[in-house]
Amino acid sequence: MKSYQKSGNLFERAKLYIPGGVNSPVRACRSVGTDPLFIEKALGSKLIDADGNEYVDYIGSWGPMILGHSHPSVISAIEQVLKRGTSFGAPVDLEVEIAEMIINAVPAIEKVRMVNSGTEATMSAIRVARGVTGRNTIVKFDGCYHGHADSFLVAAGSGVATLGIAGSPGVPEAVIQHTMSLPYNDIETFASVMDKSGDAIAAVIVEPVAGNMGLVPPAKGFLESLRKETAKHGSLLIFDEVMTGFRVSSGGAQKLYNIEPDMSCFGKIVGGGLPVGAYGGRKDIMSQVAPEGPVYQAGTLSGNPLAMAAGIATLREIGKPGFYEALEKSSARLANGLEQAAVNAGAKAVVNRVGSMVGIFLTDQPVKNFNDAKTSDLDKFAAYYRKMLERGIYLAPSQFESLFVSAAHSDQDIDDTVSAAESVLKELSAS
Ligand code: KE4
Repeated sequence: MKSYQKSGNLFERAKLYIPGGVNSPVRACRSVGTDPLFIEKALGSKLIDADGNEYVDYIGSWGPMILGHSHPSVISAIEQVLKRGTSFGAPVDLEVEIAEMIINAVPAIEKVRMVNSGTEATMSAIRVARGVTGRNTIVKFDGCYHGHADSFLVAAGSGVATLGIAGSPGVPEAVIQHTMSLPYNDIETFASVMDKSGDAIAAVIVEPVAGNMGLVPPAKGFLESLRKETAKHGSLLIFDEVMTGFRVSSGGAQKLYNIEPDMSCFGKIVGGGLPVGAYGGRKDIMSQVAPEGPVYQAGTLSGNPLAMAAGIATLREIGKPGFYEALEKSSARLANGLEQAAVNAGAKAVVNRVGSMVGIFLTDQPVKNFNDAKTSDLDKFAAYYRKMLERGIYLAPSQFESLFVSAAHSDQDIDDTVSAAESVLKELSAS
């Protein structure tokens, strides 16, 4: 039986000083009825907690760790830059290098600005879109998460085509009234809203593959419809690729689905595990960003040398021949294995996958949007999570998150995960 004593003691102390004992809510594991584990260290596909328990990790720091943890190239890149210092508040060569790498990888981006998180990236992209179009209203989709900026915290599912209802105290009505949240993958509703209000819409922002309602791929024609309607009405199409960027292909979801958005947002992988975000787009749009243009956005640690070094090292590794092919193979092994495990266990489960993003829903109907995702048995998912953890498999502590496969996950890791899932699902089916 695993001991969690040290994690438990640390959590009690943490709760005295930090809201909920964590620096980001989902880490509190409240929706799965456990206390968080405190992690001592991580290497490759494994996490080791404060009590020395080892886990196969499918959170990967919520996406950044596509190479696996403590990749030697990333560690040595950071160590090298550390000898130069940590932050200068002035431009460094590494910022130019990572900008070139992002622009070379993502044709729709002609200029890019580095920031410190995905939230900063999406928040800034929306401001630029509003500045460039002179319009205020933005469209997002139920179940998509774009970070915690006021404009995005709309009560998901707040009714089709109605202006937003604040999803959190502290978000002023004056802000949220300019946000519309529509059903994901619902082409008809989107087209009718654009017909009616398109000329007043500054931007449509979307997770081109939804990873924050569990894993929900775009329906056939959905992204194409966003592209067509925004172009028709002079609204900007923003792909929030904070999670999918450099994850589902070397050029993100826009390369995978061959759609060219007006702006793109990145985070996670592009920082290799250090705090980084980025937003970019066509020159005519990005030339509106200060100091070149009037739309203001700034950041003390934007382009931080250590973060740039980690990002550059990561992008170099994923650019090597065969990287994505190998990741595709191991990710398919996991998804197919989980599907078979559910069948063998006689359990209701749907497994969605795009590249190395995998989502399992404990439901017997297809999951194509947030409402479908909410048909999952959340109590059963919580039990599944806890039992998988006992078996040394570290999953995202919420039904509405995705699993991430890294280059460090071995066939053995994946086969162990699949057999653990089969035994847990059997246990749950029997109970
Ligand atoms: P950050 O501000 O957390 O770096 O990025 C916000 C963000 C923006 N866009 C997408 C598509 C995202 O998935 C995120 C952040 N993802 C969550 C996990 N689903 C971060 C985990 C957390 O909040 O602790």
